[in-house]
Amino acid sequence: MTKPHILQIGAYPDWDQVLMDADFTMHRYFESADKAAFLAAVGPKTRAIATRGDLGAHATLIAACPNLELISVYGVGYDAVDLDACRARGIRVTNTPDVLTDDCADLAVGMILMLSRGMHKAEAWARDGSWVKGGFPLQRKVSGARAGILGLGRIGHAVARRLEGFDMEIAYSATGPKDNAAGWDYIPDPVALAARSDILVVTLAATAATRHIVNRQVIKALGPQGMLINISRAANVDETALLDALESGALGSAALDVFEGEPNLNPRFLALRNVVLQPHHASGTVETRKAMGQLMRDNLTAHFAGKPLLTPVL
Ligand code: 8YV
Repeated sequence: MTKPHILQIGAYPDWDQVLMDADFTMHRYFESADKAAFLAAVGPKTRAIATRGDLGAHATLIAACPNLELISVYGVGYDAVDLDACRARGIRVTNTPDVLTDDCADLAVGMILMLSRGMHKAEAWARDGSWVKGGFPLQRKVSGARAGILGLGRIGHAVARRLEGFDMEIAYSATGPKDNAAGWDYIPDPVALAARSDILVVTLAATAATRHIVNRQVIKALGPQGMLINISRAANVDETALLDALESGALGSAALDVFEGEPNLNPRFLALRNVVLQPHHASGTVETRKAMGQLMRDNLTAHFAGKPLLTPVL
């Protein structure tokens, strides 16, 4: 029996690639020198696209695959997949939620601690001889701070639960009050949420409606002592407004795992001392990436076996 043809948009760890090559006919789009010619040759026989949260599948790619049935995303974020194009043709879409929730929430907490206590600078202070000249400057206490969670989905909820362990006063903004948010204040307006927060954690899924939801007004409300944490998507933050505020001191500091144009950062970030920069690795552990790969492959296998998808988006 012919192994289903799958268009692979980006690289996967070897432990996934070996298994995918065994079960499917994989066409490595990311390795092709002439992508237009590659799509012309492979597109017509492609039944599924295997992509990643950071890469997605744009309309042109989808249009080049007239027999496309499924797009399986290795990642929870499917904002880079053209869902309208999929809806128009009845193309199914899956992602890999839940298996990466803990890692993303864990990294957000680590970023809060690193930023608030200046741990990235303290490491340099201990290593470069500064300590001999004097003690490390005082930083900011984390326990008991006021935390605002922008988006109380799986990851936002996991972050809030972790921050309860630091006795933080927790509030959140979401599309509506949540049943699983006992003891946390619901503040729908992002500006109001930022105004009452010391730390604002951006966890919501990126959509057209959330683009730049963290705008100049939100950043100003968070203020000169405020800390912004973004583990969602760069599109949720007005990056120019953020850089302006970090440079002027209108915003205290920021810890970011996602950036416009990543992996190429705006050089203005590199000149700042009041930021923690992370290379989009919130789900980046062996355990979690293995679970993501398994779930992505299980969705593909289920589809071709005519069985229900495990984690459908569409
Ligand atoms: C990606 C992410 O999956 O889950 C997401 O949406 O942003 C990441 O975990 C990552 O880019 C995988 O390569």
